[in-house]
Amino acid sequence: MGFSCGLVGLPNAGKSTIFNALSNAGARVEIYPFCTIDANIGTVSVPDDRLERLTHVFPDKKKVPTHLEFIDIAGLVEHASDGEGMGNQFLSEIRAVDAILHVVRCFEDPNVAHVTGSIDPVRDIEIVETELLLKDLETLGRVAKRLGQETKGKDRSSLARLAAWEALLDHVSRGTPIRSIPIEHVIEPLIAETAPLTAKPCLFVANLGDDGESTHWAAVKQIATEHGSEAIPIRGRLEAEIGEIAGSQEERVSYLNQYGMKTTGLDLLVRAGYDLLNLVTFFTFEGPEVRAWTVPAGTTAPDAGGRIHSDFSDRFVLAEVMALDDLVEAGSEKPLRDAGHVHRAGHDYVVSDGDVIHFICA
Ligand SMILES: Nc1nc2c(ncn2[C@@H]2O[C@H](COP(=O)(O)OP(=O)(O)OP(=O)(O)O)[C@@H](O)[C@H]2O)c(=O)[nH]1
Ligand SMILES: [Mg+2]
Repeated sequence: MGFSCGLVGLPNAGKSTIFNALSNAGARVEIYPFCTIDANIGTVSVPDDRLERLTHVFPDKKKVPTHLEFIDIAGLVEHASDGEGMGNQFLSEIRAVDAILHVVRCFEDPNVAHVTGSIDPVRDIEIVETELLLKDLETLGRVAKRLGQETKGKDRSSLARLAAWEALLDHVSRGTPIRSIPIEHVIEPLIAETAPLTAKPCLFVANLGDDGESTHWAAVKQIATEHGSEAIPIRGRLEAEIGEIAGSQEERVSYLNQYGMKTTGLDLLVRAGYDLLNLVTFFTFEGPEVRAWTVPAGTTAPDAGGRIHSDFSDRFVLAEVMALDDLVEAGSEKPLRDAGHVHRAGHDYVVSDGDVIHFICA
């Protein structure tokens, strides 16, 4: 499993441009707002040099990276939660993603219209967040009403659930995104079921423009810090154009270097995204493939195996775990086995980032 990231923001912020830069998918980009109507979806291999190192140990196996899905969603505007602009259509698309990439326009360009007339990332971020909060308020309010009806004269646990939900609703009505509110245990399943928009982790992506110099960058970074999140600087159009002309990843990096950039926006996003979502990568070398997999931190060995095949979870016996660095250094499995450096892990073993795992099932 990879994870899915929805690009969210005002029209003409450069969402489709950045989507193209990340995925090379060739989505339509225009100087007028609301260019994107139906969401564009692109799947991108996650660059990971550990997988490269592992292929030296298994030179005959095919290398399969883990994946990341990007969804380029229609721009939203003030009152979108009431149906304005592209209206509510975007909401179900945002509801389906694991994380939000909030694209903020920081570039000045008189040829590209701005829906609210001026470049002001602080105001723009507030517009988008307010719409998401308003939508959550509506969703949470509906659930509160339902819980109220169900709870009449009911047991203590239902009352506790209703009280926790109403407390949450109160925070949201005062403008706090759900991701910043500690969630009480009793309402965790309800949160998972309703998937509120502001509960999703959010990274800010500042579209800085062609020269990468924007006086607005500091403001976006500060807002991200206040949100307990991160801001990623991207030169949207430049990276998209480089993506179109570069034939290979090496060529892409060489172009980026010429413009004073060390790495691609994708690399920056993947790193920040894994941290934010608390994800870890493990590796397998089953059959003809050496392969990377992504799971949330805290996943146990049988659950991790279940991502590969249900047998690895249902008929799990044990997992043989090696540290990737040890395996690469040893050059093959055998010396590690001989030295007793293959850990035999049971049902409760929690997968660590960089584990190389061989699942054994009944
Ligand atoms: N100068 C400059 N223009 C950019 C940059 N990034 C995007 N643009 C331009 O801004 C315009 C809008 O870009 P899009 O990527 O279509 O914006 P969007 O956010 O997807 O817009 P909607 O689909 O309408 O919501 C296009 O003309 C892009 O070429 C940039 O870094 N610099
Ligand atoms: Mg677009």
